[in-house]
Order: sequence, then C-alpha cells, then structure tokens
Amino acid sequence: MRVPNEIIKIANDIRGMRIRGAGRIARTAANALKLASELYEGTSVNEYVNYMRKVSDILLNTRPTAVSLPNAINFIMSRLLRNIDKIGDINEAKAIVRNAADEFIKRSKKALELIGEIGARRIRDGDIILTHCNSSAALSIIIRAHEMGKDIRVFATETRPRFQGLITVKVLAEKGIRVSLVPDSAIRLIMKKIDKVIVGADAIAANGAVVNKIGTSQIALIAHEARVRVFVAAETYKFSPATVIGELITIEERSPDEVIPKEKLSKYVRIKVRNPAFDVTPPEYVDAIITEQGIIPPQAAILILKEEYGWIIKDYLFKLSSEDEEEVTTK
Ligand code: RI2
Repeated sequence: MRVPNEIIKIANDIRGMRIRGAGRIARTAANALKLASELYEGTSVNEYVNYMRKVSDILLNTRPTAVSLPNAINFIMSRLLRNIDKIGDINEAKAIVRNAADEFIKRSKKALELIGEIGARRIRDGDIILTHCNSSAALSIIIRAHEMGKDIRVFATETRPRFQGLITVKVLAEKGIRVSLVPDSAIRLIMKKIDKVIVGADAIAANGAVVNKIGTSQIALIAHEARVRVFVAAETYKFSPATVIGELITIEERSPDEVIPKEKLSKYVRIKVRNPAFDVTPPEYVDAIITEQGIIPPQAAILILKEEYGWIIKDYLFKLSSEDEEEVTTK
C-alpha cells in the first residue's frame, strides 16, 4: 500500500520546521505512525510491517539531528517487531502500534512535567536566567520556577537565522515572566548579569556532549569563562544510543535561504552561504543535565543510555561482532 498523503504532509511539516522542537518532533512522529497504522486497509501482517517500515523511513528522513525522532520510532517499531511471531491478525498488530504510540506520547509529556519540577528546584529567588532558541524542556523549568513564586528574570537570544527566540519571549511574557530579547552576538556583554544558563537539547552523546541549536556552544564557552553554570534540560529519549559505539550525531545543514533570501543572494557573486543548524557543546562546558529521572553530570550520560537503551546497544554490538566474523571468514 502506498504511504497516505497525510503522512507525507506531516513529514514535510517537520522538514520545513512548521513542526519543530526535538520533543514535539518525536511526539508528532509517534502520532504519525499511529495514524498511518489506522489508515492501513490491507489484511496481511507481513505487508503491514513493510508498510510501517516505509512510513518510518519517510519520517526518519525529515531531519537528521534530533535523536528524539529515531528513538520515538524505535520505541514503537521495536514493540511491533519483537512480537511479530505472536501476532494473530492485523488488528492485533495495529493495537500494538496504537498502544506504543500512546505510551510514548504520555511518557514524553510526563517527562516534560518532571523536568520542570526537578529543574525549578535548582532556580533561586532572584535568579537571572539566559536561554537560547525555543526549548519546551528549558521553558518547563523556567515557567515552573515562576509558578513556585520565585522572582526570576530571563534573557533570551534571537537565535538566528530562524528567530525561534521570538517564540520563547512571547511564551514567557504571556506567563507574566520578565523577559528581554537580545541579539545572539550580545551574549558576552550580558553574561555578567546572568546567574544560570538553561538550554534544551536535540541530542546527547554517550560522553555527555550536548547537540543543540547553533550558538549553544558559544554561550557555554562564554558562561564557562564567566563562571556561570550551564544546565541542559533533556528527556532521556534525547540520548543517542548509537554514540555508544562511536557513531557521530549528524549536524543538519539547512538551506542558505534561511540566512539570506534568494533574491538578495543573487547580488553577491562567488559566495557560498553555510547554514549549520546545530553545534556540539563538549561535556566540560555543561554543569548538569536535567532529565525526568533526575539531575546528572554530563559524564553520567552513559548510565542513562545503558538503562534506557541497553537492548539497542546490545543489538549494535551484536551486529558489529557478526560483521567482524564475516570479515575474518572472507579474508
Ligand atoms: P525541546 C530545537 O531544535 C532547539 O534546538 C531546542 O533547543 C531543541 O529542539 C529542544 O527542544 P529545532 O527543531 O524538545 O528548533 O526541548 O531545530 O522543545
């Protein structure tokens, strides 16, 4: 069966960033798998599995950096594939996908709430916080601290080239939080005022390196210089199991149009415009990662990975060792 238009539209919305933010992308993908499953009209379980794999690939090929996307899809598809021998008919297969998608979305929303609760306890009355881009996990902490009655002030960067900082300031102002918008280039000047940096994450590597919106690593570096603490708010499904075996997280390079519109670009000849969307902050520049399971030092990322994704990691290691055997026998 061909992939329904509804799914292609969702994939295009993720690619075009009409749906964005690592957590929201993950929940949208979970919902898309559920929708695709409901729209499937055939009766063969094998064909259904192939169809669901195709849908997964389309969703996976939208944006490469946020690990929450493959983790969400794996959460659902692994439940289907693990039970494949026991599945009696198509309705049973569909029920597995539906329940897994609902469970992922429920856990994801609960994680955001818990991160808010845990992180807000680290905020002191009178704190001035700096945030970058638009992260629902970081905002959950800031908003919860405000709800607890703490008197806080926030500086938010514009976050060029797509200006997601404007969403952040709007949300915070609507909550009644005092907030100032600053250009990305003003960070070193304003860092003197800041007590804590709180940002989100698109991916966290096994060594605790944080991949987040471009500019995050500069902010962390400047914070380090000024001895300001850097907190990263991230659900455990943002941790990347593939990094345990040395895979790198792909940094998305987006269209140059986001930096200079096409019509203006034609005025500048022989220029290549680059638009990397994310950067990597080394673990030494991160003080703590706030997850729904608690606060961890970045160096403890591997423990979260082992606990949450031990089964995937075992799978990778098994594949690697069988590749080695193949190499030996073919030599
Ligand atoms: P939450 C966003 O990526 C930002 O980099 C943000 O910090 C991160 O996802 C996490 O967002 P983009 O989709 O999951 O704007 O915390 O490129 O909302």
